[in-house]
Order: sequence, then structure tokens, then C-alpha cells
Amino acid sequence: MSALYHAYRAIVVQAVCVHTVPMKLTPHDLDQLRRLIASARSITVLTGAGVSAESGIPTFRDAQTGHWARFRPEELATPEAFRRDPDLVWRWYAERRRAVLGVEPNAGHRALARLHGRVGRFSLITQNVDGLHARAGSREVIELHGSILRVRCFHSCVTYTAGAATAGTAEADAGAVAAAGELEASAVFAADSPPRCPHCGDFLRPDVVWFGENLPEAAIEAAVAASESCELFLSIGTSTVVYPAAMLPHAAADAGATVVEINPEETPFTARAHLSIRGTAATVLPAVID
Ligand code: BJW
Ligand code: ZN
Repeated sequence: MSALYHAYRAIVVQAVCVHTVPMKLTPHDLDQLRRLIASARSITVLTGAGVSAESGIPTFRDAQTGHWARFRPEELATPEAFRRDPDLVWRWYAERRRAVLGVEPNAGHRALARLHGRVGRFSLITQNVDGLHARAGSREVIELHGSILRVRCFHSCVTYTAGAATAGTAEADAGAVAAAGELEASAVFAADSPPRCPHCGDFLRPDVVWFGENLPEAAIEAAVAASESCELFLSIGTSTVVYPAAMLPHAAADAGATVVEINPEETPFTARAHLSIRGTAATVLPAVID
């Protein structure tokens, strides 16, 4: 990972220069993307929070509402924030988990699930932790930042999945019979404060990747391989400011892929995209995939 990390630091420096690009979504852009999709033998897609925005899930950098408006998400999504105030961070995730379970995948998620079966080789990489791609029918989603639907011990002794009946160890996940001292998954998710691990006594925490933490090695390796070996790369609904995920569109372009960005706003990657489509995921994706 360290060579990879140095590579992405170098890319951050390049990416700060943003050029002016056309501001409107045009039928010509959509036709171009339709043709690219139809002719590509391999497609890799990277999604970010914007893909879930039209399901009603606020993006990471949107203004937070209510009680949470007082806190910056960047300051809650760190191991230090959790250690400083475990109840606060636990409650933030509990509320976001409830929100995610209360919404449905949108037309953008569903269009990507349909695209999978139509391309020779297809990879879907997501930074989202909301599980909405899987609920829309996508298979083998590469989750770079984990899942809000799982909770684990800081030392990975145990993992609990929302909706699973019993506790599970890291080796034998949900479905195993809860041994003496194990916690019921439903009790873990209903708790107002983070419960303690029944094995080591440290806190349970959301199974997501916080700032300063390494991404799951298998996920980032699969994501880099899929980015460097595709003909067409779609970067959808991501601000491309959080690394190492943000290096993936650059890695694809460096390896010769055509890279298309779909986002209503300009991003640090826009200047490098071969085609930048200024529209929302739930409008553009069904229009170009169906
Ligand atoms: C629409 C739309 C619609 C709206 N349709 N679009 C300096 C240089 C390089 C790197 C670093 C650095 N300083 C620190 C770092 C490392 C750090 C980093 O990148 N920081 C940056 C902020 C600079 N990265 C890390 O720490 C990562 N780990 C790591 O590097 O390990 C190695 C290491 C270890 C120790 C020391 C140093 C290095 C870990 C990153 C983990 C990110 N985790 C989060 C939280 C996950 C859990 C949770 O959800 O709570 O992941 S942060 C947050 O950002 C979340 C997201 O997945 C991620 C990306 O955000 P995303 O998806 O792009 O969302 P937004 O909100 O930013 O953008 C939404 C976009 O959608 C916008 O563009 C809208 O316009 C658009 N949109 N509606 C389409 N309808
Ligand atoms: Zn433990």
C-alpha cells in the first residue's frame, strides 16, 4: 500500500487545478455516453454519495440538518472522535443507519444493476456505506469504505450485521448460534451507547473506514485492478476529494481508459475527464443505460 499511497499524494497535488467546462447537460453528451457504453467490452464504475442523494440520503459534504448541523461529518468520522465521545459518534451512525434502512434505491442504483449483465466485464466500486447498490440488485460490489449496516469490535473479534438474528465472530458471521456471553445483534443495534466486545472488552464500532484508517486491502486491490484494466470508467456522484478512492479515475485514465464523470457540479477531476456530464445519477443513468 505504501507505493500506492505515495502515488495518490502526488495526484492530489495535480488535481487542485480546476479548468472551466461546459455547465449544461446536452442531448449530445447523452448520445456520446450511450455510444461509449454500447461499445465498451469492460466498464468500471466508481460511485459516491451523490448516487444515493436522490434516495434521500444527504451527501457527505451537504449541510447536515437538525442536531447534527452543529457537527462537521469530517470531524465525526475519525477514530479520535469516537475515542473522545463514543456515545456521540455511535448515535450519529445509529441515526444514519435508520435513515438508510428507511429509504429505497433510486433509478440510478437500479440502472447500474441492469448494466452489469450487459457488459463483458463489469466492476462496481462504491465509497458508499449504505448498501443501496446491493438492495438494487448489484452483485459483487467492491465496498471501499465498509458498511454502516455492520458493527465490529475495534480489534475485529466480532462482527454484527443489522437484521441478522444472532452475533457472529469474524470467522463465522451471522447465523452462528450466540455463545454464552455473546450479544444479540438486535440488542447491539438498539443500544444507545456502544456496547463492549464480549471477547476483549473494547468498544464495538461501525464497520466503516474512518479518516486515517487503511481501506480493506482486498477491496482497494480489486478496485485498482478493475480501474487499470477497463475500457470505460464512470465516476459518478463523487467529489473526488477523499483518497485513495479519488485516485481511481486517474489510474484508469493513466492506463488508457475513457473516463466519464457524471455529477451536477464540477470536481477536481473534471478537467481530466474525457466527458463530463452535468446531471444527476438518477436522471442520466436510466437515460443512457435503457
Ligand atoms: C450528485 C448528486 C446527484 C450531489 N447525482 N451526483 C492529503 C493528501 C492526500 C491524502 C490525505 C491528505 N490528508 C489526509 C489524507 C488521507 C485521507 C484523505 O483523503 N483526506 C482528504 C479529505 C484530503 N484519506 C484517508 O484517511 C483514507 N485512508 C488512508 O488514506 O489510509 C492511508 C493512511 C493512513 C494513515 C495516514 C495517512 C494515510 C480513509 C478515507 C476514509 C473516508 N471515509 C468516509 C467516511 C465513511 C464512513 C461514513 O460514511 O461515515 O467516507 S469520509 C466520506 O468521504 C465517506 C465517503 O465515502 C467519502 C467520499 O465522499 P463522496 O462520496 O465523494 O461524497 P461527497 O459528499 O464528498 O460528494 C458528493 C458528490 O455528489 C458531490 O460532488 C456532489 O456534487 C455530487 N452529487 N447530488 C450525482 N443527484
Ligand atoms: Zn474485541
